[in-house]
Amino acid sequence: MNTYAQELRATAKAMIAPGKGILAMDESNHTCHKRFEKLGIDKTVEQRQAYRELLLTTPGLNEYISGAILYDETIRQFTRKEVPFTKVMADSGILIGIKVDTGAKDLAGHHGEKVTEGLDSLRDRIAEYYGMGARFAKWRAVITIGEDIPSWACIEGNAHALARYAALCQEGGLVPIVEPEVLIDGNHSLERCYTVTEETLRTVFDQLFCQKVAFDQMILKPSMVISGLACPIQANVEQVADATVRCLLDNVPASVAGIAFLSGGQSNERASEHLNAMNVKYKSQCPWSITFSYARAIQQPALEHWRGNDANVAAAQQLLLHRAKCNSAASLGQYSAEMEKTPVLV
Ligand code: 5MM
Repeated sequence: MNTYAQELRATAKAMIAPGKGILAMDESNHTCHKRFEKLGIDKTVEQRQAYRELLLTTPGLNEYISGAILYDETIRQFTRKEVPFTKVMADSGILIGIKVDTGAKDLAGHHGEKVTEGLDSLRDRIAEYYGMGARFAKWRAVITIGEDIPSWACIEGNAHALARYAALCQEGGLVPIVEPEVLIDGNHSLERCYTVTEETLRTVFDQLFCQKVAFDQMILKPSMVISGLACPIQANVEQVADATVRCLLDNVPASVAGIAFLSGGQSNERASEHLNAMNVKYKSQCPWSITFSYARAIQQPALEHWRGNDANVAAAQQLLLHRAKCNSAASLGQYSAEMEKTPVLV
């Protein structure tokens, strides 16, 4: 048995503690700069540091957030008062997570499809991150729906890499977040998304089993079963909740420690509504807790308000806290539109 098994189970349990979710703030510099550029924020290391400091020093964040996923640059950074970010997190009881993939790259011979890379020297990187205080990790695979895609090569290749990553994480003491994201981009229907998500999940769990990954020591971070953004018929909240939970119940082993969804480009409110609907209707039927691991749907209002200006930090932190609180409520099935009317002091 893995020497870390007990610790991994305890970490996974803490990650999906009732009313808590995970803050994904692991944007690579490329993605971070895309978000900054839209708002006229300087694309510099100083602004990336300032923004991540804003997020991590938000007062009260630990009430709703169990852990935060960092990028390699971020885990090495300090606040302006020279406190390591890792200490800020440890002091507030927020678990340190780290993105260990090195990005989704074009899949050779498969136009329009991606495969996520990052297995090279991963064992050594995991040991370093564990030494820095990290207790969980994340790897995101991207599955695109389009004409004649996804291919089997894309699903199988990504699933294999996810499983190899997860096994290495557990060997090194990090709880793996396994993130197979079926992209929302495209004009596909809810039904098509269901079929692709099902095939993806089945393949991922086959590969995880093959690589001897312990399901009770991992977190699944799936996308929801949802209509493509450009689909003329958009499924409603209840249809998304029904299809998503049915797909999970059919394809995810009951022993998985927990489910923490990505938001995938949904609006802030929709991401909360969907999570809430799943918990209201299906909490008692699901063997796992269902919570959030959002990036855009939790950070966006704070980023838009901050815009790189120190004077906006406190107000931006309130906006972050508000979304964290809404999603925490949704993870308990207690979110309502009323919560959005509560004035957020900015
Ligand atoms: C923070 O965004 C992550 C992707 O970063 P890179 O593409 O720059 O590597 C991403 O994995 C994120 O954690 C998840 O997709 C969830 O984010 P959303 O915005 O979909 O909730």
